[in-house]
Amino acid sequence: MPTTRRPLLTALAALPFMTGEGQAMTPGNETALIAVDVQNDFIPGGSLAVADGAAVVPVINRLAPRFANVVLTQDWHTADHLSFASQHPGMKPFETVSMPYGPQVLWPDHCVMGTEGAALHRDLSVPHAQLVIRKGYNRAVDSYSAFLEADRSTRTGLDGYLNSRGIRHVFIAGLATDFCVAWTALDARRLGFEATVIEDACRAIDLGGSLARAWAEMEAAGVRRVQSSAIG
Ligand code: VGL
Ligand code: ZN
Repeated sequence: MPTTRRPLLTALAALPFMTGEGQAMTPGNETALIAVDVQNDFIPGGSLAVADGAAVVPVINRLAPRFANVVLTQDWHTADHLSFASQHPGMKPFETVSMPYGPQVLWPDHCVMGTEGAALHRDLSVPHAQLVIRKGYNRAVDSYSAFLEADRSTRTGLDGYLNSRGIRHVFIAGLATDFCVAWTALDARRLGFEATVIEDACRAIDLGGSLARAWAEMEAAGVRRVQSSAIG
């Protein structure tokens, strides 16, 4: 199979992420890379550190130039956000409470808007990224997904942005695989996009089996799972 780009419909009908046996794909204009929450608080040294979280940075830096469209996300909470255990007397981080929209894991305070912990990792180098989505800024509603808040109805506008630019397939990288990456991938599918998670460009929190559950849900929803070596 030739490595040249094929017409859009042919590419979608065939194998969207490989151009041939063992050959890496070249992402087309109908694709976007979403780099999720590569923020200091999710990196070792931060308040909600994901094990080995910094390892995603060089992988994303290498992949991003291959994508014409790159979207970054930032978890962006009020200082008194209700996803913080500190707002629930007697509760500790990583315990679960019931919120009007469903169960909510309580987290250490993290990614408070405007703080250094909420800043993108200083080594993340994606100067051509065109959109930054900030999410989770409603005190009473968490937002793991880059598309929909945890009430499952308030949209961030990302689907409209992607649709209006003709983007049909999102590739997702970043932190954390089993929370913000997985919820973003699942919502991408619900909203009609092709979705591929780049596994080695992500790291997980893995709380009580959450990583295995997330992969099972993503697989059932038709989210593809690839390694960064499959991309350009
Ligand atoms: C995240 C927990 C709380 C994430 C954000 O980015 O995966 N996880 N807030
Ligand atoms: Zn958060």
